[in-house]
Amino acid sequence: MRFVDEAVITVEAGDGGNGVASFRREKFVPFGGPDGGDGGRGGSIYIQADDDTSTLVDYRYTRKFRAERAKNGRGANCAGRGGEDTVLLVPVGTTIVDTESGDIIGDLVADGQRVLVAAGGDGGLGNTHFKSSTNRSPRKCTHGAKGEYREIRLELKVLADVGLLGMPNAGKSTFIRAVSAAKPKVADYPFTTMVPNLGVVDADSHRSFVMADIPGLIEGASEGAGLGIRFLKHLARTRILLHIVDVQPIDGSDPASNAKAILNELKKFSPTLAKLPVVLVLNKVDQLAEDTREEWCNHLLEEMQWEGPVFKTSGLMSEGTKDVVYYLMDEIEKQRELEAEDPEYAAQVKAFRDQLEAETREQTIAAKEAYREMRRQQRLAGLLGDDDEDDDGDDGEMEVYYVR
Ligand SMILES: Nc1nc2c(ncn2[C@@H]2O[C@H](COP(=O)(O)OP(=O)(O)OP(=O)(O)O)[C@@H](O)[C@H]2O)c(=O)[nH]1
Ligand SMILES: [Mg+2]
Repeated sequence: MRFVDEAVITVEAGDGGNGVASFRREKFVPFGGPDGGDGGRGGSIYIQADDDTSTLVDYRYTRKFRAERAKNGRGANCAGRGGEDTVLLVPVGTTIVDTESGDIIGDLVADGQRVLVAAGGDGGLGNTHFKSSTNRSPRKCTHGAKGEYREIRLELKVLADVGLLGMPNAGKSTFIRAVSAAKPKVADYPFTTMVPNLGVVDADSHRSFVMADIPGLIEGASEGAGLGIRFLKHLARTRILLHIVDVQPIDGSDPASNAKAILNELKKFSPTLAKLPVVLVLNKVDQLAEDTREEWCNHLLEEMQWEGPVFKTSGLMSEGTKDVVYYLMDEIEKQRELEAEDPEYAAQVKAFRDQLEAETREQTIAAKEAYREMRRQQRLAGLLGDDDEDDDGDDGEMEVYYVR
């Protein structure tokens, strides 16, 4: 299934109806007095999270939304009918940002939660409101107010518990294939994965979590090298990072310095993101002779001065991968339980995530701009073919595998 994670739309609420000036005219009632009704309230626009909506793709096609204008008031003190509200459904996990101010209007995290994004205009007042002791037949009435208008950006983050991190070719996609139903492309060249993938990982029958496979990182990524860091924002809502290291890269590079370079790029991108727990996976151990395996791995760990959790796997042979899955599942469950039971811990986690969100959003916007500028320069220099013209640095579309 295609998955779109960002859309910019405009929302325009309905204008309020006008108030009217009218006078009661009835047989046998001379000087009946003012009876002009108020205008109705214009329709508002809400955005609501909905479990049955899984993508923002619709908002790529229809980008303008208007709510209904209200009716004007009428004589005989009849108020105008209000405009119908418009409710736009988005997937749970959508963040709504005002594009002009950059402010977050809302963060929809539960089914049914809604926020007002454009308020309908108030109705104008009919002339009955302007009656006074000195003016018994006022002709004054007011216009309805304009409905609110704004441009907003909808952002849907991939909601994964675990994010895969690593150099191109480290075996990230092979790993996610081994532990889930996700079937991203695997090949022996760098940057096979160009867009993120999600896979649902089953630990056992009732326990599962979501893993995200993102494009590989290389040294200098934070300055735009390779595919840059614009995909790292997808790691912002994960709980744990799984760092996949190829123990014997085909290009002859040193695994320990590769691993250190990745952690370095992560820190440069977001110091907060770098504080997430990292689990190290020494991958492709099937390539090492069995009798030297242990020694080589220990040597790498020493070089890296690694003290965190570590696993040795072969994604290709599905060797050792199940242990990683159980470990991750236990850690995720521990975190989920703590969050549910300990409000103080939950508050800390929330503060941490808010900071992470803010940091990654800023970085991603900057990275996209840098990327577009680079493409512009390349285009000017005649380095890009026609096929490349359309890439605006947007990583809107990605594959998501929810199948188990
Ligand atoms: N021998 C061996 N080869 C592996 C293993 N895992 C992956 N490979 C091979 O390594 C190459 C790269 O694997 P991918 O899974 O595409 O690597 P990736 O990290 O997703 O790479 P990018 O998408 O380019 O970032 C492929 O040729 C795989 O077959 C493993 O455990 N053992
Ligand atoms: Mg890949």
